[in-house]
This record gives sequence, structure tokens and C-alpha cells, in this order.
Amino acid sequence: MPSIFSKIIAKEIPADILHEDDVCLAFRDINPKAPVHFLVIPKKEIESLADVSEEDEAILGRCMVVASKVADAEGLEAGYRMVANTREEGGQEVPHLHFHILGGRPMNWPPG
Ligand code: DGP
Repeated sequence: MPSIFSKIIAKEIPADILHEDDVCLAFRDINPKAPVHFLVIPKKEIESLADVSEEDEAILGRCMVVASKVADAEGLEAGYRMVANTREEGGQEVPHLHFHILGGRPMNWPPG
């Protein structure tokens, strides 16, 4: 199902894009919760992490590699957190799989 992120992929709405390739896109979160907060999303419309299948393995792997490379480019060598809010109880608002990468400050555990 198309979401606001499909419009970002299609360049129908603007975003501060940090990385793009054939498989995924990384862009800054519009409502940052840390000094550095960006999202990595697959271009394929997958609703959530709970909706992936075996055929998505390469896509998920690419998202991880991109997250690591962009985090490095953003100066997060001290560390960061990756989060995939999943479905209702996971606090997911946008129904397109996305990985939050948050850094630039210490992270608390457990999250709320
Ligand atoms: P989640 O709760 O995990 O579904 O978080 C969705 C995130 O997406 C939230 O932190 C805000 C961000 N977001 C929503 N709409 C837009 C948008 O139009 N542009 C950008 N850059 N980020 C958005």
C-alpha cells in the first residue's frame, strides 16, 4: 500500500536524502529525536518488518549496509541505535518498512 514514503521515493515530496541506490533510500527524519536521526527504507513497498519474506533477504542486507555507511558518514563513530518500530504495538506510524538510526547522544535502555 503506498504511503508518504512512496512519495519520497518517487520524489513527489522533498526529503533531505543522504543516500540512494536501486534498492534503498536514506533520508533525515522530519521530526528528529536525536542530533542525528535518519531513516533507511527499502524502495520495495514492504509494510513492516513483520511482513518480510525470504525473498527480501538481499534488500534487508542492503539496508543494513547503507545504515552503517551513512552512520559513518554522519560521524557516529561513538555509536548509534537502529530501531524498526513494527505494527501497532511497536509504535509504527508510517506503513512502509523503515529503520531509524539515531545518534549524537547517549541512548537509554530500555526504550519506552
Ligand atoms: P514510525 O513511528 O517508526 O512509523 O516513524 C515514522 C517516522 O517518519 C517519524 O519519525 C517521522 C518520519 N516522517 C514521517 N513523515 C515524514 C516525511 O514526510 N518526511 C520525512 N523526512 N520524515 C517523515
